[in-house]
Amino acid sequence: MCCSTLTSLVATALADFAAILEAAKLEEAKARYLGKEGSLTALLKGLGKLPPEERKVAGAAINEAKSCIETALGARREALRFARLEAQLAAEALDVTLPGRRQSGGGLHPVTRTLDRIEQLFRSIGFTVADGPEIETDWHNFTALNTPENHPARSMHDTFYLQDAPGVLLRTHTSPVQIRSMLAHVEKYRGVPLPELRVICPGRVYRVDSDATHSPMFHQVEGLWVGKGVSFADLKGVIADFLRNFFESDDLNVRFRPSFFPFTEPSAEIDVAFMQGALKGRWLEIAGCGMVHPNVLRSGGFDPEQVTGFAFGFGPDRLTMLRYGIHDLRLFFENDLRFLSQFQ
Ligand code: 2U9
Repeated sequence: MCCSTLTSLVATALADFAAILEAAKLEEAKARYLGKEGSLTALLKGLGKLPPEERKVAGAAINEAKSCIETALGARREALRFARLEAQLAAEALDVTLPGRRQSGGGLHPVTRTLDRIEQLFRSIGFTVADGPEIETDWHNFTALNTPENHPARSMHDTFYLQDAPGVLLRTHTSPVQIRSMLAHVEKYRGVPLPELRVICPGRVYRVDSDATHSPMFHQVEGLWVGKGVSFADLKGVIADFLRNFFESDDLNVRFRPSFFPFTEPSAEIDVAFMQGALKGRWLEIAGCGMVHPNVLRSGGFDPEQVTGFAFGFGPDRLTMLRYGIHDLRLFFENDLRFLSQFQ
């Protein structure tokens, strides 16, 4: 066997290995050279046929070629293993510097914030907070509140009625909760001297109305204080004090303008004027109020000869718009996070 045969066999094997990209194919190539039927194995088998003096030299040369091929095979195996690992690492790459997926904390709706604030302020001066049904009888919503049969507020254009339940409607104000609170209060203290009743009623109310400043569902907070000698002066003090606390400003003018509501007599609209800011000096209508009408006191089980009371009603949606400078009421009810997340 000549030396150049071995040299070219080794060169072919090395070139073969270098061109292979898969581990399985490399093992097939190994078999072609070093396997039972491999070309190098064939050379080794042929050694026996050589004369003894050539056998030693040829044997040494073949073994050297064999170890050369084995080394190249080992190196290629390692290179393929490394390349496979690299590819796997690249495919499963994880950027540990990416920010994690955040769980948004959420936040309170701006009107809920206002309601919480109103409740907190009135609790601090001895009011309790009462809740009641949103589906009401027309007695609790209108009749008990001195609102006659022919009053426009009772018309189909202004109030949502339940189709299959005569005399049942979506409450148009939270006043029926005050009626229920009065009746429960009188019942609770039957036979003992009647303590004062101080209550506010926050909640959703419904009217047939929809534009930039009216929504068919909106919020109200109404308040009631009934007791011996409760006067309009008390009403003015409570309201002015509340408004200055709510808007966190003593630079606030409050005025009471005569008005009319069936459930109060006398009645007044409450206006405020800020002494600073964008709305400076403009009178803004903010609430209504009055002394509870004797008929309404009677509906609630009180004796108008014994006690007097004042009542008031705020629109917390409007209070929120003023506090945060919001111009379209519909933003409150569209659930757009671009708007709501500003209040978190
Ligand atoms: C009882 C007796 C009297 C509640 C009152 C108003 C005046 C009033 C408005 C404010 C904004 C409605 O949502 S709004 O448009 N409310 O002007 N509310 S007096 O009077 C009552 C309530 C209950 C038993």
